[in-house]
Amino acid sequence: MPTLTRQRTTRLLPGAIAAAAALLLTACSSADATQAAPTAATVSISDQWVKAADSGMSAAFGDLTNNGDAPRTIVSATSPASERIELHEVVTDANGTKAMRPKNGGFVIPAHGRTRLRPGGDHIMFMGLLGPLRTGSETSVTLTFDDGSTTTFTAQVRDFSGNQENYVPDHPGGQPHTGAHGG
Ligand SMILES: [Cu+2]
Repeated sequence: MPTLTRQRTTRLLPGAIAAAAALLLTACSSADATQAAPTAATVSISDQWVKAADSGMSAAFGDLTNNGDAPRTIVSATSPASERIELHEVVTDANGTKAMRPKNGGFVIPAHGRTRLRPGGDHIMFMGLLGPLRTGSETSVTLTFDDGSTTTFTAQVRDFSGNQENYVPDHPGGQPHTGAHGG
């Protein structure tokens, strides 16, 4: 019966409109929390790659470019290839030994500037590979900024046998690792 169909349609519609309105409200409020455009829109990555590894730890590198008028900060990262990811820096202790550790405050990319992630310097640390990262394959990494926006990039896996530093966890209860990775 046409009448019944019309009634069912009009009963369903308000719910759909409410759901759409809720989505719009969410989008608006998160946009209001930022000063201008969402961070993810102004930051791009180039020359990105991930170190090949069979298991354990690895790291991702690349050049982060900020085309915006404000500094941007990456506070965390995830990847389907790793159980956990940390943002690391490499420091040299009094004995001249290089060690990597979580970078306080994350990676800052200056306004209209560039931050380079390199072996021996800042890097995106894969803390527990869920499977081997084989040369020539690709994996994705999602970066989260301090305003909550995210950007995902794909990086190719490359052979690298360079720097090796010890891992120094900066929080109590963290397990110290002696780490072969690219950092
Ligand atoms: Cu590291």
